[in-house]
Amino acid sequence: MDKFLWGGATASYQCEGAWDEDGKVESMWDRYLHDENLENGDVASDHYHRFEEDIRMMKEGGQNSYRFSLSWPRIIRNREGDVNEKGIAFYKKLLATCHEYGIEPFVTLYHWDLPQYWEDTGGWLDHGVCDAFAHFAKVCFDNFGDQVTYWTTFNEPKWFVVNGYFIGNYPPCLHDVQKTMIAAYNVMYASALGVKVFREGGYKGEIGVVHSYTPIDGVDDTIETQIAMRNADNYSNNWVLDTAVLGEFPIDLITRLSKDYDISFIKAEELRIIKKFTVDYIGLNYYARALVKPYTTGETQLIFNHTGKKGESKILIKNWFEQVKDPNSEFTQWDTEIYPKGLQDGLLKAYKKYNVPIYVTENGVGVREDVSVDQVNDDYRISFMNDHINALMNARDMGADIRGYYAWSSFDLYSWKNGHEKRYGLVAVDFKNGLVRKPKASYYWFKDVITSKGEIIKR
Ligand code: GCO
Repeated sequence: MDKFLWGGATASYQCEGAWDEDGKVESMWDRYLHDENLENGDVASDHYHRFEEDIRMMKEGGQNSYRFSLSWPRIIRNREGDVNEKGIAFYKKLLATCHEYGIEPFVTLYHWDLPQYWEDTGGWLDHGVCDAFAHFAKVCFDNFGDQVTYWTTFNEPKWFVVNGYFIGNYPPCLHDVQKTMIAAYNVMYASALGVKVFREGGYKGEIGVVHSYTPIDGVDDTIETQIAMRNADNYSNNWVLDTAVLGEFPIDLITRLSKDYDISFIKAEELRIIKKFTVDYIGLNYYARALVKPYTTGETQLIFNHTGKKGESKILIKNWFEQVKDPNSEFTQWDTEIYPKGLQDGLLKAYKKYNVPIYVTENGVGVREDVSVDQVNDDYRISFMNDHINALMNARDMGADIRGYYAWSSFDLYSWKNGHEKRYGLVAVDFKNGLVRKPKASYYWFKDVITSKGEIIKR
C-alpha cells in the first residue's frame, strides 16, 4: 500500500477550543450550545494551543496525513467578507507544522461551524450564504493553496442538513421537509461553487466532497424491498454523491418530492454550474450501513440518528422505507451497528457507480473510557479498526481505487451533543485533568499497521 494516506481526522469545532480568541466570531454551534446551556466546545481538546504536540504525536504514531477543518468564523469576520488575519496566521502555522513533521494535510472547508452572522438570516436557507461560502473558499485557496494539495468542500452535507432541518436535533432544530430541501439544495450548490472557484483559480491539487456513507441492504429481494432500498439510498446517499460527482440530483427523488413540495427554488442556471463543476474524488465516512424494509407501520417511524440516541429521530415522510435492526449484529454503546462488511460492499458499489478515487475519511467507534489510567487498552477499537481496514483492503484487492484511511478521531474530542464522554480518539485527552494527552493501545497498533503497510491486518 504505497503512497497510501494514513492518518486521523478532526473538525475545528470539535477540537480547537479558543472559541472567542484572536478575533474568532461566534459560530451557530457556539450560540446554540450556549443558549441551551449544553456541554460545548469552548475549550474542547484545546488543539488551538496544543496543535504542535498533537501533530508531533501523529508523526510519532507513524501517520503520514492529518484530516482537519478550517473554522469559517475564525477566518471571515463578518457578512461583508472581511478577513481575520490572526485566523489566517493560525492555520498557516498549523499547516507549516504538518509539513515540518512530514504530515500531508487533508483540509475541509466546512465542518458545520457556520458563522452566526449567517445563521441570523436563516443559515443554509438564505441563498446568499452560497456566494459567501465561495468567497470563504477563495480566501482559503489564496492563503493556503501553496500548503494544501487535498481540499474538501463540505463534510457530511447529509447530517448537518438532515439533523438541522428535518430531525431537529442539531441547530437550527427544525422539522420541516420543505426547508430541508432548500438547505440541501443550497449546500450542494455552494459545494459546486467552491469547486468552480478552485478550477477557475487554477489552484493545484484535488477537491472533493466528504459524505457519511450508508450502504443500503434489504431484508429480502422483493420488488417492494427494492423500492424501499432505492428510497433509502436517495435519502441517505444519492442527493449528495450523485450531485457532487455526476452533477445531477437523482431525478426520481426530485419527481417524487415535486408532487408534495414546492421546488421552484431550483434554478436552471445553478443546475448548469452543478453539472459543470463536479469533484475529483469522494471521501466516505463509514460508521454503519442501513438495513431496510418497505414502509409498513403508522405515521412516524423510529430510526437511529447520528448521535445514536434512540427515540430522537423520526422519519416524517410516509411510505418511503423503514430501517430495521439486524438481530444477529453487534452494536456499540451508542447503538450503532458494527458491520465491517458494509464498508467493503459500499466501497465497491461507490467505486463502480462513480469511478473516482475514494478516501475513507472517517471510521471509528465511540466508547465511554476511563482515561485516568496510564494507557487505555482499547482492544475493542483495535478489533473494530482491524476489521474495517480489512474490508477496505478487500475492496482494493477487488479493484476499487482507495487511496487513504483516516481514523475518527486523531485524539479525543467534543462529540456533537454527546459532550466529551463519547470518545473516539487514538490518543486519550483527559478533559478533567489539564487536557493531558496519552496514546491508547490503538495508537501503537495503528502505527504497526502503517509501518507494515497493512501486513499485520488480520485478513
Ligand atoms: C461524533 C461523530 C463523528 C462526528 C464527525 C462527523 O463525534 O459524535 O460520531 O462522526 O460527528 O464530525 O464528520
